Amino acid sequence: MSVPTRRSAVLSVLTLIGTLAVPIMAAEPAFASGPLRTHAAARGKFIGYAAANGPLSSEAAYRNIAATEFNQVTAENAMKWDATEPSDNNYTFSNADAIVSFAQANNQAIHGHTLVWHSQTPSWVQGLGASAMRTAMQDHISRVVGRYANSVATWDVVNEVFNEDGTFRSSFWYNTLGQSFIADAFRYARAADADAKLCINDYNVEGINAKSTAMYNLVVSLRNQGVPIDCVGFQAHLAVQYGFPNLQANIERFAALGVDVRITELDVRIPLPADSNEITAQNTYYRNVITACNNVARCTGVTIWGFTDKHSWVPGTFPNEGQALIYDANYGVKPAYTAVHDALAGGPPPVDTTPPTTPGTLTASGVTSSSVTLSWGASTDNVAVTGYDILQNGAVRTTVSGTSATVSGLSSSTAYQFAVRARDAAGNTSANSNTVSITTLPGGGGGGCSAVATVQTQWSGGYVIQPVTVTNTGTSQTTSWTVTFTLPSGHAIVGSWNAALTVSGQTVTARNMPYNGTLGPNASTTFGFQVSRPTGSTSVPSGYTCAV
Ligand code: G2I
Repeated sequence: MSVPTRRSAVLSVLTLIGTLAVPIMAAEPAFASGPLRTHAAARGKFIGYAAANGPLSSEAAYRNIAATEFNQVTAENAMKWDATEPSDNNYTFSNADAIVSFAQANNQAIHGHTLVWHSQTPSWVQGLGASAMRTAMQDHISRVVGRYANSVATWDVVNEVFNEDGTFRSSFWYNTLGQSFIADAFRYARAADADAKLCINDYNVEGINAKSTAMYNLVVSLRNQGVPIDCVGFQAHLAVQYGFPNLQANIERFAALGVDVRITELDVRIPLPADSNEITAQNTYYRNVITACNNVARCTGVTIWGFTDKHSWVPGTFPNEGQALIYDANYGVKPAYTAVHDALAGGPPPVDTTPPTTPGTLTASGVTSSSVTLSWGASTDNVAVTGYDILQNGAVRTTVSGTSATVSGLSSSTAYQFAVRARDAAGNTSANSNTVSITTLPGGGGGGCSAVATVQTQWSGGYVIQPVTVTNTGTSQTTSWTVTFTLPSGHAIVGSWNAALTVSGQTVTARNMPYNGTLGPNASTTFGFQVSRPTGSTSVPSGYTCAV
């Protein structure tokens, strides 16, 4: 005997009361049914997948899911340079066209990936000189974007131009053309299609960090120059072992610039074999990405990089990791599918609403003119702490996974306040730690100490300088100090104490002794010396400078 489902039970009641059927059916929770695309479209968002030509042409199960569940598509490889122009001016569009046709038949928005990238670009391009390379780039963009001007709505114009520290990647593009290749690529794309939305795309830019901040600054700079850039793409190749980034705050700061944000290549890989905690974390990551995008109007949607574990780039690149997608290798739905579905449909909120505990005491050390090292005690969480936000002057500067970090890129002689807070995979954050205040050292090698000399006594043939007071004017502990000064002509050092003096020409260098090189901030020590001078000379040393 079969047990009636909730829906069939409702239906049998409705049969009795006839005309009320439609209103009561409509009251059923939206997340109970419907493909992903229905719920995304209801929010004005896309939910997309990366299409691979092999299964698209040969596997019915792949085609059915692709057509049913998604309202957006990105060609995983078919629109890249090596696929579209493998040799100079020899264009091959069959795979790209196959994806475009399938998308149009199924009413899916098409995102073009990618025009200018250091990878999957044929060697004939990489070997060109500057002028020929710029021409090749212009020709390629104009031909590819022009061909799809009526079908491709958005483009990744440049892809992965940054290093992790926010400097430009020294790709053949950058090394041959300099930074200007980026602005030029956007201008060429706009010339080829006045309506397409033009994006910059990268990985590890999902949270607020050095790389995403470099991308943010580049967007500001390009827009200030009138370069046509409309959107940014966060690839979002996530991994459960690395923690969940502070995605929504990052989406919000880009949105505030007036650009759209896309999640372009979402997958969440797991070290294999996967355990139940990791699968739960994966579900949470998927849900959190969708929710973050739901919560910001300018986040236009999420593309999953594939959809079945049968066809995923992950195992080929990360040998002991995988199961990164929302369908298993037999096209069965995984819990991650349900997480995406329910987040799109407005289903139950995340179960975990418990924040991590407040981090232990925050301390600062190793202050330089541009950096400081922060350390704190670990937090705990009912599930797991996935990272720590470092707050610089009250705003999140970066998120790290350990319990110490060196914050760099600070200005010299500047006061800063730092605090940290812990976060978990559900996006809960702890209370802030204690705040530490530091002042960076002076820049330009000016040192972090001062020397003040006093003439204690003098006579016609000599004098005693005592004390020379050495003070640590920085905010971190010294391990050594050096005082230099100028000795007048004809004068000779006859003795010294509490420092080791060497003379070269008229320059005297006084170095700390083993016992008085260490000075905490504001601490002082003294040394002294005696000098003989020609009878009649009344001068004394001058120009005391101190360096740590
Ligand atoms: O690496 C993951 C993605 C990172 N962001 C940019 C994306 O374009 C990139 O996608 C991957 C594709 O998923 C892979 O399928 O890009 C790889 C290339 O860098 C793609 O792999 C290549 C293989 O390396 C080639 O051997 C193969 O011929 O796919 C080609 C086509 O199947």
